[in-house]
Amino acid sequence: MDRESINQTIEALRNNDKFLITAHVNPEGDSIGSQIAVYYLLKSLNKEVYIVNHDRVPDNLKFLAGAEVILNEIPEDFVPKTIVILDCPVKERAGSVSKNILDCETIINIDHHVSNEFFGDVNWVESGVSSVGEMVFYLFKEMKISFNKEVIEAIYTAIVTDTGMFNYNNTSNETHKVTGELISAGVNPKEMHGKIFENKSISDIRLLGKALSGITLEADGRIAFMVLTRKMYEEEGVEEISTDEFINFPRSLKGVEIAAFLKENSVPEKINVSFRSKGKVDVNILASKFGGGGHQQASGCILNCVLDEAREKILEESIKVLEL
Ligand SMILES: [Mn+2]
Repeated sequence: MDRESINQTIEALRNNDKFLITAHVNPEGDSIGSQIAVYYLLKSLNKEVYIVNHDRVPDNLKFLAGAEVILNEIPEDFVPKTIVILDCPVKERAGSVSKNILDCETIINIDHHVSNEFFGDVNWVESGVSSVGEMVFYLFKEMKISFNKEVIEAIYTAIVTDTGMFNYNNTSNETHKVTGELISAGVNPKEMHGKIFENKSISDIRLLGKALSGITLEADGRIAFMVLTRKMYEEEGVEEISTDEFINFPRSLKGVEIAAFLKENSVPEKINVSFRSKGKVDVNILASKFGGGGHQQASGCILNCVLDEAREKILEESIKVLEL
């Protein structure tokens, strides 16, 4: 753990005020969970603080206490001076909120992406740590701030989602120790699992079914493609759902080394792409070829073209990465 950066972060949190907390577009468990935890941390220091994200909170995370304070626009009468950016490797990934970043006097960048660009005044980046939620847990410990129920559940959510339920290789001894402490403090894992993962609508499952039946294999079964088109959404009569878990299915296929999940955005000629690997192939390299990034085993990017063209480009680069 980078001691110097933790100390700088703590100092910056204590000595500044008028905080804006943000995270990457399409926020998931780690972004939302760590935002809520930092929100309560700053509240306990009597700071003025708002959480503002480009996108809405996904339905399966709305149960978290604190999710209701997350806004999509900065309140009119609030001028932020300090921004805390969580789980966001490049500042542009904060979407519409990124324009406010440069106006702030102090940028505090807390992240665990290997591709982080150190764009902050303070940069605390730990690529070996499971989640930003786990990092925020250490902040509470270091600052000797007590955990309330909202915080422990938010941090638990961050960890359990970003480790794929403790399945990914970012899961460490330390991760389990932290989780153990959270359980001791009152988190109920079974209850949390039910709320996060077993709260789906019939449309969620039917859309998954459509995506599953269209999985294709390339490069002798080493690359799996899964797509979700706007037409599939329209057939189900839904606007947007959480599809975070979809990619686990193509990834779980025997022999697959790269799983790619291509999702048509509601904006035409824009494809949201997620990559997963089983560890051998570095999909952070793959995503970075398209201006994205992430982790070795999990990454993403956006392509500005139609679906077929995106598929072609991704296949071409994936084959190159397999040959590395
Ligand atoms: Mn994360």
